[in-house]
Amino acid sequence: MLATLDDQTLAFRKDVLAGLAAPVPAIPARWLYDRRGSELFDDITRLPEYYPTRTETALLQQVMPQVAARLPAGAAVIEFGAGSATKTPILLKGIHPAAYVPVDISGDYLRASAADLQREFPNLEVIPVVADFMRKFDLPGGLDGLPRIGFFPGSTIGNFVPWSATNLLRQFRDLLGDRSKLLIGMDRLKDVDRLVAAYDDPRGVTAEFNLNLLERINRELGGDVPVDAFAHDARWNEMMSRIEMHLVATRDVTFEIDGQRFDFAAGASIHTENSHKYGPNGARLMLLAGGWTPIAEWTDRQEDFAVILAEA
Ligand code: AVJ
Repeated sequence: MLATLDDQTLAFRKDVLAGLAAPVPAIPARWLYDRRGSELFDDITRLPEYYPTRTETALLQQVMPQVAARLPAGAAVIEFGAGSATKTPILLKGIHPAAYVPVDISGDYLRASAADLQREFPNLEVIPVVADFMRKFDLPGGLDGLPRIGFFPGSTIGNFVPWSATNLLRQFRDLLGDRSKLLIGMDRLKDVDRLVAAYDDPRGVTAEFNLNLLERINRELGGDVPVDAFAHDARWNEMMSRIEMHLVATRDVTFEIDGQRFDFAAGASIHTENSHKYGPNGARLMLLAGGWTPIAEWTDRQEDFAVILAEA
């Protein structure tokens, strides 16, 4: 038996046991990001096929003067997810905020990245907040009177189905308040072959990222999932405008997790991630439905990725 599991592991176990027993087996994508998963995602962002990260980074770099012209100086920037070492400095250098508040559920990763940023920006007030941004949480004290700017890059919004995405956007609005701004990255609809290639690279890094979820189940929950009996599958769902990642059983398998038995027939799948893609109108409508009015939008020349500024 498993002794004294921390809250995170308990939540992981709950989601895994319920998700695998569901009529359509699925595990929430957030569990892909343990330490190993975050390393593998980092590797993904450097793959030639995975265009979003480098496209968004170059775009932010290029349009930051225009973004900054529409944002107040001396603001508080609240980033949902720990800041990336490349994207966050572009914004901080561009708009010179008074405070930077990265919010992330992974305390270790958050503190490390906050410390790096504090070294790079010694005069900036860096206040990391360990919280699940999907749930209600309070902003730290000391931000009173500062205009608030939310930052949600990476098309992370795309990992949420529209119902959850709009709930999340409304929650951001409630947290940040009237007259706040939100700078958000959203991946665009494009040629299906390019979309699938971005999530099914020939080197198999994305496959390893996906399969790490099963390794994590074995590591943290004491499961005996035969990882070699599952294959990575990335498919385009036209009706839902999204790439889906699945783990598909390549033969009939039986395994146990925490005393609970699961049977998967050959061909049965576990849905592990959605990555929604948006046309220009769909992106704006998503923001509007979540309580945010788009006020400016920038894309790269190929229109592969959009950065949208919206106001509460
Ligand atoms: C976390 C939203 C940046 O959906 O593109 C990359 C995660 N999954 N390859 C995305 C991911 C597989 C990624 N984001």
